[in-house]
Amino acid sequence: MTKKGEATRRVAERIETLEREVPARKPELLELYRQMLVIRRMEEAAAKAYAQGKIGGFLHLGIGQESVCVGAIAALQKDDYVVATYREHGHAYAKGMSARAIMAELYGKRTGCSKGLGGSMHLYDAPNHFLGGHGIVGGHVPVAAGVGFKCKYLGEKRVTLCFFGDGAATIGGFFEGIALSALWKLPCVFICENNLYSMGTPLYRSLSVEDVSMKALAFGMARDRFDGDDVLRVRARIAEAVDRARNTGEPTLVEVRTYRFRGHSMSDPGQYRTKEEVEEWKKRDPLAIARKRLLGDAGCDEAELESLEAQVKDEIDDAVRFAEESPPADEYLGFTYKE
Ligand SMILES: Cc1ncc(C[n+]2csc(CCOP(=O)(O)OP(=O)(O)O)c2C)c(N)n1
Ligand SMILES: [Mg+2]
Repeated sequence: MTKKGEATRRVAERIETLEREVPARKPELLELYRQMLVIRRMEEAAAKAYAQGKIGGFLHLGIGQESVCVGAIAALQKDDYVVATYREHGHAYAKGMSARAIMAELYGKRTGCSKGLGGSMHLYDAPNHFLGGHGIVGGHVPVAAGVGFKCKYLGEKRVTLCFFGDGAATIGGFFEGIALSALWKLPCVFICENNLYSMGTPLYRSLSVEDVSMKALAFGMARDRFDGDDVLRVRARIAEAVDRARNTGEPTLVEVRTYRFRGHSMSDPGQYRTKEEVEEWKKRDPLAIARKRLLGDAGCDEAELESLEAQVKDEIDDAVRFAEESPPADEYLGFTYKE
């Protein structure tokens, strides 16, 4: 078997044994589907603008992974915190940021959430308790532990979700963050969005134990692990960890298996994996699964979904127009940023 073939075989494995079916209720699933669709269309629009040279710097898309951020954040209360990586457009939207503020930030405009100076990797929104957007792999895990410490210290019943990739599970900061959280019982949920690659490196070449959730055992921390393609499953399982954090103060390490359909960033042609592998994973597209469930056990009809999809299109068209028409960041701060 070729190296790529071996990667394909390994990454296609499902976590069957831990699956549980979650019943679909129409209003809830419709809202989760709407959010996932906004995120998908927003990132497609961003990719187009990037290709046209309207967005500069790095741009990491989460297309294919939307169910993880949407499902997980749906398990939170409004004043809970989220700390995320550089692949965080979806997390920011799910936490309450507008498509306008995100798109304007990607365009480097002063109306962006970070006044156009952060760009794609540094979305930030204090009023919505979205604490980044971090570019250093694993470096934000101790930051999340710090937020958890603050909540515990002040006696707040607030939970912090920390998202990171499989690549972070090999990094020192990750271990520091989860070790202290377990020791001090900090109300955090650490969510590994395991998309099976860190840049071009497949999981089995970076981790001797591919089950990331097992790392919790070394710290006496609760753990969970499941496939992320069904947004309802993500929400239900993360809700268990969130309840644990809120009610007992105990952290959890959760591994969610997912897949990015595009390259690591816009400059990645993705030659380390086969077309067949990507096509296989597209059969588990979380949006298609949610849509099918809406039309099935949730009892939606096609016309309802088409009207929702038209609303989403308007929201994204509006966000792109807003970003294009907004003034650039450099005028705002009185200096010019040049690459
Ligand atoms: C400490 C550190 N090392 C290396 C990099 C370069 N880098 C950026 S993204 C990335 C891959 C991370 O993969 P993963 O954690 O699985 O997240 P994914 O991109 O798959 O979402 C690397 C190595 C970095 N940003 N920070
Ligand atoms: Mg990864």
